[in-house]
Amino acid sequence: MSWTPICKKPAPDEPAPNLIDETVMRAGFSWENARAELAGLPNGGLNIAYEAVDRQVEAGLGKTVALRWLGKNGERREYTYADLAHLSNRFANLLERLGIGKGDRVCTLAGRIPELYVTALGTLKVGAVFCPLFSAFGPEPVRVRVAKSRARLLVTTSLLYQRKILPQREQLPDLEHVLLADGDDDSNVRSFHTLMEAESDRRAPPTTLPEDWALLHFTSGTTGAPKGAVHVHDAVAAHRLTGRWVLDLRPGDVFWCTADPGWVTGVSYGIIAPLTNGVTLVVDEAEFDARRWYAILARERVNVWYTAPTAIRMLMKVGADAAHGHDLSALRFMASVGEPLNPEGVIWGLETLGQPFHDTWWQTETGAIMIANTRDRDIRPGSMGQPLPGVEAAIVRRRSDGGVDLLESGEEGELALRTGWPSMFRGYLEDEARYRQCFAADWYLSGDLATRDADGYFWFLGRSGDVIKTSGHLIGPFEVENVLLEHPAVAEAGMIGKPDDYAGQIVKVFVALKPDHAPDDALRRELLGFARNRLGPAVAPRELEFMSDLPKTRSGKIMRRLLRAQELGLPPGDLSTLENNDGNES
Ligand code: 6R9
Repeated sequence: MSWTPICKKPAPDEPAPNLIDETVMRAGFSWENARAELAGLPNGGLNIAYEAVDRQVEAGLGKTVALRWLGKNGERREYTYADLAHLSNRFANLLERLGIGKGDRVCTLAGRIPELYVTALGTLKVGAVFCPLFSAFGPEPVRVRVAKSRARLLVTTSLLYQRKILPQREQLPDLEHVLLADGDDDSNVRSFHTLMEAESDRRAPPTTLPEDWALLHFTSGTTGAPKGAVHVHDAVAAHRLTGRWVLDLRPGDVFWCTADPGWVTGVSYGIIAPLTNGVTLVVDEAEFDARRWYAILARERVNVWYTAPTAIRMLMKVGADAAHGHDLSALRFMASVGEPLNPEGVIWGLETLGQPFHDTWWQTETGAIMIANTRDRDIRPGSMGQPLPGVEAAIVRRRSDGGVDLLESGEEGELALRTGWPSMFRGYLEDEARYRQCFAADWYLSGDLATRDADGYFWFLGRSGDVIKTSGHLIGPFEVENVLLEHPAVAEAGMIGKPDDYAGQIVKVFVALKPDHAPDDALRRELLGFARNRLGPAVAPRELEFMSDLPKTRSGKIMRRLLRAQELGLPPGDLSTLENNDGNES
């Protein structure tokens, strides 16, 4: 590991970073103290939405812009904290009128539109569970997730409804209500806005408790269908604190998180952390476009920016010229998450945008940032940083008796976290067995391989299972392979991530055909199209290679490790035995 630390000196006129307070640390960190900073509710209650908006109104931020929405066609709308408090009250009242309350699941299937944010907050207020679905999922991943969540209500748009819900609504018996953000009432859908108009914007404070379910995020593992990770209201203690300590958010800041709320980052840091810290959140509806992004950073005077390595690589590809002429002087802090951020990206940020990118590490299951390069410490480019206060991280090796051995610095193993932080997931929906597999003694095993250096910085090495990250999106082989197996010509399918300069990895599948089918270009195109129609562009394979037979274990499991070796042109033995070892579910 070679690194040159980037030493950071705050500008003379800049207030001291509000990071990891020396005083707090001297007194000893405890999550109890972090919880005590929350407003809370009578009788020990706690509610994420209340902490995010109503508390801020009470604290005098009612007129501060909470959400600044930039529509893809140039539209611009602002919602103050008071607006969000009122709109989420209306939505909560509406849910109650429809008989939806504690523990019920409410899904969104939408791009980054204001209605999604109102739905999230209103859902949390009635104690229902907010479950966002990525709008670029195709009909199959959408059906699987809505069905598994047993959502009773879905907020979506006309187009997404027509394409992804209507054709399979009969297979979703729990789904009683569909509300369209942009449509009128019809026999089986209702207009979000018409219903909202009929509701009052006042309501009594929520009655949720810290351990009540709040969020449901689907994520993928090496085997089996997607898993629904459950988070509770208590998680807000970690969202708020990491927003302050890692992202350095302060009231009055303009903050832009580029992640889509269809994934965990877009909820934890695209909604909850910024609002609970009283900042103005910028939401851009449009997809990535380098010139548009620089214009947003400059025009909106973004102070803090949280983005992803794929986007950083795309900006690097477009070149530094695109950044020139934009006044980025408001930018105070930039951070990244979701994939390895290589040292070049960190340094490019410093040279081109005036700030280094700070890598942060966490997962759907951890709910909030666990390891980070924080503002008050030197960055080691290429490292994920150090565990935050309240987080105990270790590199471990699983023992066959179910325990773990803690490894020394410099050794390679699995990244584990000692259980007990507030935003730790509380279960996989209806899958206790898989939940238990994530733990050994009191350690949560992340499924990531890493090492720790002598100074306590953590370095990412890879995944232990077969999930991949493509453009920052976590994809499991099960869904992709299953869809291909539905095609009458396909006998076997195996998915891998193929290294890609920009997306990190792209989805590639190897396919063995049934007898009587010839592997030609026409069939390749047909299969790719077939998969794309069902899976959607975010998940569908980009490449497909025919093989006469896929390598399998004696028990018949496809050995994706060998497919990866073939792709990389390596003899199988050259692949690290640690990385992607078969049978390690995560
Ligand atoms: C927040 C999020 C989690 C997986 C995680 C790891 C990868 C996240 C990373 C990183 C290298 C980083 N990952 N941050 N890899 N460096 N800084 O991304 O959640 O979608 O559940 O993915 O992403 O493999 O285990 P999720």
